[in-house]
Amino acid sequence: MPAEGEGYDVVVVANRLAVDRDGTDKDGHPRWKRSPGGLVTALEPVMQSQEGAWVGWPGSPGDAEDAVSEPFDWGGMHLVPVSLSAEEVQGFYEGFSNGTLWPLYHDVIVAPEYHRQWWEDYVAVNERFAAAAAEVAAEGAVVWVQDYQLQLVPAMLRAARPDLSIGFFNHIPFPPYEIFAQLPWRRQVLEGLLGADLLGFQRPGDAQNFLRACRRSLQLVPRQQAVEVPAADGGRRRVTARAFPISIDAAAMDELARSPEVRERARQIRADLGDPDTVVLGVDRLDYTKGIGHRIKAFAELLDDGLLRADETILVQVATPSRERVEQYRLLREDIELQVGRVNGAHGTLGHQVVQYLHHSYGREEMAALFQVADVMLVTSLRDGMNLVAKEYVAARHDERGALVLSEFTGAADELGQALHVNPHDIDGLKSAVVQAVVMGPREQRRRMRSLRRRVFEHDVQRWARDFLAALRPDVGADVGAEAVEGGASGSGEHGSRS
Ligand code: GDG
Repeated sequence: MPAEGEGYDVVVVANRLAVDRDGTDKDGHPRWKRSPGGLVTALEPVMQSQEGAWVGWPGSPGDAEDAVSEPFDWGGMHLVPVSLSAEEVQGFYEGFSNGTLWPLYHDVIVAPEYHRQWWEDYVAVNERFAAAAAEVAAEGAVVWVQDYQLQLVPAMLRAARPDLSIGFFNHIPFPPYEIFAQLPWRRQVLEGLLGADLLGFQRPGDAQNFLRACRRSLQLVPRQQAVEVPAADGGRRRVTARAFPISIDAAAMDELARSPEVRERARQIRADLGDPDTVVLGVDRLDYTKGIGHRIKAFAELLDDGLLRADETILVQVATPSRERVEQYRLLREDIELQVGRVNGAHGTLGHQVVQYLHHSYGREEMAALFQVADVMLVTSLRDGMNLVAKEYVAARHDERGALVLSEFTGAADELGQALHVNPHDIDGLKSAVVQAVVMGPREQRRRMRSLRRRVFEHDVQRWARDFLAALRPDVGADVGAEAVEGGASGSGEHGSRS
């Protein structure tokens, strides 16, 4: 614990630091740029106004040549790097986080793998994150832990520092108990999370799943969205589990999309695509949860059936490279690329590919331009905590045009009632929704888009952070509100990206 009067009043603990390495300056010192991520945008103002520290992994193994291990100040924040060895990156991150928890929490779309060595790495790395947070947090500070990679941190932190207010937010779904129960370490994970005072989830159903797991696995009886657990002083402590749906910096996306450069770029992209009647767009990390294969199948069948014409329609699919060292992701890439090749083989012509598949990452401006080119936006996730792309598309459409096809298995579907909702497993239903979106007239597009925009602008990421912190600790939450108003909530932040 820091000496009296020292330490940071607000500490965010996340798998990744708020900054990414941006080479080295002329004196050989590391240079940093802000991470693309809604989380950084949302929390930067509160971190700056409140003596904030951010604990996270800098992104390269601690034994790498250019590894950074000393804390440093950047952009008004104190950044505390947590080092991981190459083996820990493999066991904790690629293994337990992305090979066990990610598929388990997304309805076992692919089979989770359970390896005891991965679990040991997960425990060891969580301990290191907890120790780093315990060291920098001031007496009575607020610590906000982010996401499924760090579920053991709340209890570890509470054991070391019972004076702290601890919050946790789960960015991905929390599965029904019938699925969660597979996890050999289910009790340890629940007990880890119960170290927090407040647990935030994307949907009310996720919070209910968590409370049900506490009842089934730990015999705790949930009452009014909370359970009581033994406290260190011999009394009882309340742990609340509620939905706080995350969002985007809507004003920043709107401003970007209105800029003359982005509008010009959108015109140019459309011309480069050969000025088709209809541009259909998908933007996802290349992940098996996103239903990319389902969407390409539906699109291909519409071409086969003659309901869409290959010379009038283009599907642009941005598939951002992701987790490329994990086997399931390599297999997925092969499948998708095969599928794209088949459709283009069957329906393409010389100089015209009906599916434009882009396995790259793009700048924010390019994304905003693509959103404006898209007459139809396809979000067909098989399971998705929220899906920020759907909200970004809406925020970019200041012209109130375009149609959003949205999977009912996303958190966003709860909020975006005026999208065309689909079950992506139902290929015929998906095809009908795509046709409905393609033929939708401007009046209906406008009516729907107005309602969608109202929702996204009223519930932006600043409000998300404010609501969560106000529920955890009203004194800190109030300050986020003040900052958001003063700062105009229109920072130049990028939107979430997870690799
Ligand atoms: C997890 C949960 C939840 C993608 N490609 C590029 C790029 N992106 C940006 C998108 C968007 C973000 O990445 C992806 O966010 P999503 O929400 O769509 O999905 P996940 O990465 O799976 O995020 C999800 C989220 O956490 C937040 O809680 O919504 O459910 O799975 O912002 O625009 N951005 C840029 N270039 C790219 O190539 N600049």
